[in-house]
Amino acid sequence: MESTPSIELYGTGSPNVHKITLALEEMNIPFIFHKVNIRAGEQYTETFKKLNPNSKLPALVDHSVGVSIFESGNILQYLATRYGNGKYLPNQNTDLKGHTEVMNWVFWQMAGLGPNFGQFYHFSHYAGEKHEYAIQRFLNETTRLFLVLEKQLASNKFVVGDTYTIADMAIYPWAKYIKLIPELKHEEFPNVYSYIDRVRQIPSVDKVISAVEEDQKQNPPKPPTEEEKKWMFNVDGRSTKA
Ligand SMILES: N[C@@H](CCC(=O)N[C@@H](CS)C(=O)NCC(=O)O)C(=O)O
Repeated sequence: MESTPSIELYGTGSPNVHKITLALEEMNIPFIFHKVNIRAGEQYTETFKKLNPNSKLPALVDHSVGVSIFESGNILQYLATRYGNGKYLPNQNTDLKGHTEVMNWVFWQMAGLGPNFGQFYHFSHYAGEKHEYAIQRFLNETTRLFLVLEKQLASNKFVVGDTYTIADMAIYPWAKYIKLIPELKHEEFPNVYSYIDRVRQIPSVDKVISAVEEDQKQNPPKPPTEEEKKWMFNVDGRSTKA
């Protein structure tokens, strides 16, 4: 008889959540998925805030330990430590250097590529008025970050060395969207473009991303209504939902 998985993932269709589905698939960890409707404000309910007081996705609960985890980089680190047997994040007690080198890039993605790319996308696609200064500011920083990655990938098959680690699980779901920025062309970023193809060939990655693509084909994302934008962009910073 199959037992109930001890892991529950709360998410939506977004790159920060795909980081975690990539990790769960690669590490062969069974889980239950709960979709949180961010367009209806479900991230702001008191029930959800018990799992993530910061009202963002993903959030993960591991009942075998009795812990709720938030921030996608922290969830990746947790899963690799508890379930990855040192394969996706070297053990810090036996290989502190290797561990720290992977975490350098997890933090780089969390603090740099994710937030800046996210703001660029917001100002260029969602903002009602086009603020050229904001678009250019976040495009410049996103470009700079992709150039950092381009250089790293000139001498590394994956982000850190020859093995697929949680640094790749954090970076790949964002890096693949370089194709959405016409200013960042293949000629200038050949290593990033070939990295995206290389990672996609990993069977667990192909499985997760194919399912995401199929879902997007079946349910093409609609532009948010003004009401939905209020929840998604938390207009006055005080959103809360009963
Ligand atoms: N630093 C956070 C960012 C999480 C985040 O911004 N998640 C988005 C989805 S990709 C979200 O929850 N959006 C809903 C909202 O901002 O209300 C992480 O990596 O977990």
